[in-house]
Amino acid sequence: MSKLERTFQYMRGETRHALKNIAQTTEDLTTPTIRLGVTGLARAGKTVFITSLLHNLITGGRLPLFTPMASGRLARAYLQPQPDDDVPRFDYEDHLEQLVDERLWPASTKQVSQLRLTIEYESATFLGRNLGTGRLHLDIVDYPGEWLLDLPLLSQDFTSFSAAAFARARARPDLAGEWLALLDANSAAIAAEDGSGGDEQLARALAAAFTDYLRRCRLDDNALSMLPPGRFLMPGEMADSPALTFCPLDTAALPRRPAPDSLHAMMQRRYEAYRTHVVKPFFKHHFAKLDRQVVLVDMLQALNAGEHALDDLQTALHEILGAFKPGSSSWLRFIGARRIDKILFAATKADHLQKEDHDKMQALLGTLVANASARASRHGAQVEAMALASVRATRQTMLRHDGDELPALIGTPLPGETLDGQRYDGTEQAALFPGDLPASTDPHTLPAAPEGGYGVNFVRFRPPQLRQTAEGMTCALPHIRMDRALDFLLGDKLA
Ligand SMILES: Nc1nc2c(ncn2[C@@H]2O[C@H](COP(=O)(O)OP(=O)(O)O)[C@@H](O)[C@H]2O)c(=O)[nH]1
Ligand SMILES: [Mg+2]
Repeated sequence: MSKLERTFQYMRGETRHALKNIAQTTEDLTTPTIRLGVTGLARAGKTVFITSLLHNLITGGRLPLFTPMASGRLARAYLQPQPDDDVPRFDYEDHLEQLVDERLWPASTKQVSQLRLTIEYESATFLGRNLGTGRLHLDIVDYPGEWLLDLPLLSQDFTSFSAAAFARARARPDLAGEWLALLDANSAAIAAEDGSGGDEQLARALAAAFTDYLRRCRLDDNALSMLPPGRFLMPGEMADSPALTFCPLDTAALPRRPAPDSLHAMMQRRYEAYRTHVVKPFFKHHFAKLDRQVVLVDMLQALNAGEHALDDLQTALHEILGAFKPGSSSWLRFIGARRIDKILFAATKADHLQKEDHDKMQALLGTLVANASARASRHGAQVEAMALASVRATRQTMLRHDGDELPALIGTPLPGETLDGQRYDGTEQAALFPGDLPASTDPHTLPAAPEGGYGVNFVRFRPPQLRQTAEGMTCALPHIRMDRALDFLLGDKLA
């Protein structure tokens, strides 16, 4: 074990010890709590974002634009026991160990998870200061963005769900063809009223073909179109459950009241089970309790995927925002959902771009959510768009290229990444010219994307080697603009 590794291990041991002591302090119930949802599609960067946010708050990272920190009013931040026993805990220690000790990105997670951080601060106001140290519980809830797509299902029965799904599928025979053909080939069994079609084999085959179609929508260049049911692509703990073994049917061609043993009846039953046992509990127990929300967006992926991907991303963001619009679903109103008063859209992984392009990416995201945020602000919610990197894996430098000085990024490519024909093993550093983002901030006036997207040079880097202070302390995870994000999300609650 190297000296550095020992230092890390020592330090982590210390943190664990401190955590234990703090966990034993008694809990007072009057401390205000703010529940922050962190969402985004798979691989958008939720786990890395939350880990870096916690690490920077707990260890007092470089956060010059986070007002309470900059003005020296942040006393300390520490983890608390998980408040809800029935929700998995966000595994902060494991994720941090991966990032810092092994310099690997944390393993992907497919579940909802939660963690409580308590922040102690000195109030900025005279009155607040005289009330003593302020305390705020920050409950962070990490959940897959895919699950938000299910909100419309709350008000759709099987027939209207099927009608909507068929309208979309018929418009894309290139993606939905195999599923539609399988339905056609089995139309007699599907329509059979004697129970001969209601067998599990057929249900599974149809559900699998439908899931394939949804997956193709995701992987296609028209990448980000987001179609329900959300758990088909992100099943969480539900994988292979019968509640996920259904698909829409062409109900216009079927009797209004399905015979009890028919495939039609089976699909309808399972759809209802999905709504009751999967969709409603998620919205009721997690979503409805959120106060604020971060939506992470992988803009680089969309820029690289080319022309339609930005359009699709815009549609997807619009749909996501629909879920946050107060009163958007009478069912949410019925269960007394809180009003979300701040929503941050954050384009992640900005460390793959040169500094000059961070503002461009931010402006582009701002345009994508402009309509939706105008609507949200009419309902009293504040919406902001930012470009950030939760963990900065690169540093910027200038390199000579064909007689010009050009901005370049230096980092350690992940093992197996190739750049200019060279394959990297995860130990060497490499410099690359990231390419320029298009100057326009309006996706509709962007120049046509060349084959392979806008040419953002995208190599995956390892997480950075953390620096040590002169006293031998390990610095917090480096980031780009996390402090601005924190100021928007929490600044007013720590005033
Ligand atoms: N360079 C860089 N890569 C990131 C950053 N955040 C996420 N990533 C990459 O994106 C992947 C997915 O991130 P993760 O947080 O697991 O996504 P999740 O599925 O939304 O939780 C990681 O494995 C990293 O490769 C970042 O701030 N900088
Ligand atoms: Mg995750």
